[in-house]
Amino acid sequence: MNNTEISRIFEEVGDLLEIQGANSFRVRAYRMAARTIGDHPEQMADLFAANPRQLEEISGIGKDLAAKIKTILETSELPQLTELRLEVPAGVADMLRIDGMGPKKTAALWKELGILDLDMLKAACESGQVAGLKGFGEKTAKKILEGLAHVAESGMRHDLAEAKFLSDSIVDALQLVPGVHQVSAAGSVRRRKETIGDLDVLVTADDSTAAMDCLGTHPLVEKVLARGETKQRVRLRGGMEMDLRVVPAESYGAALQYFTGSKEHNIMTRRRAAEMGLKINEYGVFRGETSIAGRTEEEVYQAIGLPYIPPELREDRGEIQRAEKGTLPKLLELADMQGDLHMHTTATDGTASIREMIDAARQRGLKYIAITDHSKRVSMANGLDADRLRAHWKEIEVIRAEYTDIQVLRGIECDILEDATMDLPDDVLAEADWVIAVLHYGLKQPKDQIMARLMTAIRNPHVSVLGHLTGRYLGKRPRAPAAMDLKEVLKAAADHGVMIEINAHPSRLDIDDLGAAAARDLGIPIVISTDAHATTGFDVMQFGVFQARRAGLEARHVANAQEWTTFKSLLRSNR
Ligand code: DGT
Ligand code: CA
Ligand code: CA
Repeated sequence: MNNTEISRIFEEVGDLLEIQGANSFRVRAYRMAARTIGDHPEQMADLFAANPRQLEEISGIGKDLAAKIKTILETSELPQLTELRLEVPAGVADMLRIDGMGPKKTAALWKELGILDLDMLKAACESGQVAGLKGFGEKTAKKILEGLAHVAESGMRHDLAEAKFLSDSIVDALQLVPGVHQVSAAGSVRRRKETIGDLDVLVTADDSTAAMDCLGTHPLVEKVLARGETKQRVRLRGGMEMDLRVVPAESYGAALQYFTGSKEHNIMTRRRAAEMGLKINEYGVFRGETSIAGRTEEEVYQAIGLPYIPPELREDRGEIQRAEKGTLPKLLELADMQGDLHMHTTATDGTASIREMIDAARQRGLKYIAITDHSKRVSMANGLDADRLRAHWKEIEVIRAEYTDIQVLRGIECDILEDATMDLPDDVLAEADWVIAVLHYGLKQPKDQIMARLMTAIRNPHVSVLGHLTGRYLGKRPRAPAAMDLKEVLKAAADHGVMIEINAHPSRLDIDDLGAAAARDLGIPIVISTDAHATTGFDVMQFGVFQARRAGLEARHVANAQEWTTFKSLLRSNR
C-alpha cells in the first residue's frame, strides 16, 4: 500500500462517517490525516519499516491513527472501513460523485427521503420530492439532475494516475515471474488516455499458469472473475478490472498493437492492410496464410508501410496520414521539462513553505518555478489580498536571492470573479512576475457570462496564462467544463499573447489534448504545470506531459520546456 492508497482509505472513512452524521471533529481528523499522508514526502511503509513509532510523530496522526495505518500496511485493509461500507449503502456513497453533493446533502436524501441509489435520486428530483426537501429547493434539484447526467456520461471511468499506478505495479510483479518473458501494459493506459475503463496487460511466457497464478494472488487483486487458457480477468481493489492475455512470442507485437488500440486506429490499420492485399489481426500481418510480421510492433507497422506510431497518437486523428508522409511529431518528453509555473505554499492552501518548494523543485532538476498562491476570493484556502500578497512576494524575494541555480518567479493564481472583474487590482497584478488567471466559482454561469469573464482576463495586460481553463474535473467526482466557445477563447488568447496551461493534476488535465492541439495550431505557447500543493505535488508533471503528447506537442510548443533565457523572453514584462 502506498501513501495514495492509504490516504484514499482515510478519505472514504471520513466521507462515510460524515454521511452517518458522526462528530465533525472525528470526520475532520480523518480528512486531515488523508491529506497529510497523501502529501507526505516519505512512504508510510518505509517509515513504519524503519521504526513504527515514527508514524505517531507525524503531526495530525497520533497513536490511534498510527495503529490504523499499521493495520492497513499489514493487511491491506481497514476493518472499520469494511464495516462502514456495510452500514452505508454503496448507492448512497455514489451520490458523493455528483458535482455539488457533499456528505450533508447525501445524508439528508438518504435519511429523509430514503434514497438508496442514483436511479432513485433521479426519480425523486423529477417528481419534485427533492425540491420540497428542507434546504434543497428547485435550483438544487435542477443542479443535481445536471450532475447526474454528467456522472452517467462519464460512466465509471477511473483517472489515469490510479490506473497507471495499478497497471505498473502488476506489470512489475509479472516481470519477476520465472518463465515470463515480455510484459507490457496495453489499452487506454498505454495510450495515456485521461480516463480509463479497464486495464489491459499482455505477456509472453513459457507457460501461462505461473503468470496467471501471480496475478490471481497479487495483493492488489480482489477477485479472479474468469480464467481460461490464454486470458484472465480480475477485479482490483478500488473496483477497476483488468484483462491479462498470454500471447505467443511470434505474435507479441501484433497483439500489443491490436490490444493497445484505439479501436478507431485499428480500423484504419486494418483498412490500410486490406488495400495492400494483407490481413492484420492480433496474431500478425498475413499475406494469404503466411505471416509476414508479428514479433514486434515496429515490424507490424513496417509491414503496412508505416514508421512506428507512438501509442499516444493512436486515436485516428490523422496519425496514419502523417506517418505515411513522414511528418509524425517528435513528441515532448518528461525530461524536456525545465520549469513549473503553478504551485502553492503554506501562505494559502499548500503544505510546504516557499523554501521547501524551491528545494523540492531543485531536487527534481527544475531550472525555474513560479510560486502562485491563491487570491482572496478563495477564502477557504486563505487566499491573499493585496497586502498579504505583497508581503508574501517580499519573502519570496529574500529567499530566492539565496539561490543561484533556480529562478523563482513571484506569481499569483488570480480568480476571475463572477462579475467579470479580476480579484486583485491592476496595480498589484502589474508587480507580479507571473499571473495565472482562473475560474474557480460560478462555473455554471451561462456561456455569455463565462465568455465575458475569460475576455476580461485575456484583455488584462498583466495576465500571463489561463490556468485550468474549463474548470472540469475527471474521475470519481466529475464536474462538467464551464460553458464556453473554446475556439473564440483561444483566438483571443492568441491575439493578446496569453498562454494556455495544461494543468497536470490527474483529476484536471485541463486544457485537454484536443484543446491543447487547437492552441498549438494558433501558435499559443502551452505551459504545463503541476498545481503542486505539497513537495510531492511535482510528481504529477508526467500526466501533463502525457496529455501534451496526445495533443502531438513537441518540446518547441511548450513554453516551460525551454531554457530559462528563452522562457524569460516570453514573459510579458520582457516583450
Ligand atoms: P478503455 O478500457 O475503455 O479505457 O479503452 P481501451 O482502449 O483500453 O479498450 P478495451 O479495453 O475495450 O480494449 C483494448 C483494446 O483492444 C482496444 O483499444 C482495441 C482492441 N479492441 C477491443 N475490441 C476491439 C474490436 O472490437 N475491434 C478492434 N479493432 N479492436 C478492438
Ligand atoms: Ca482497457
Ligand atoms: Ca479490456
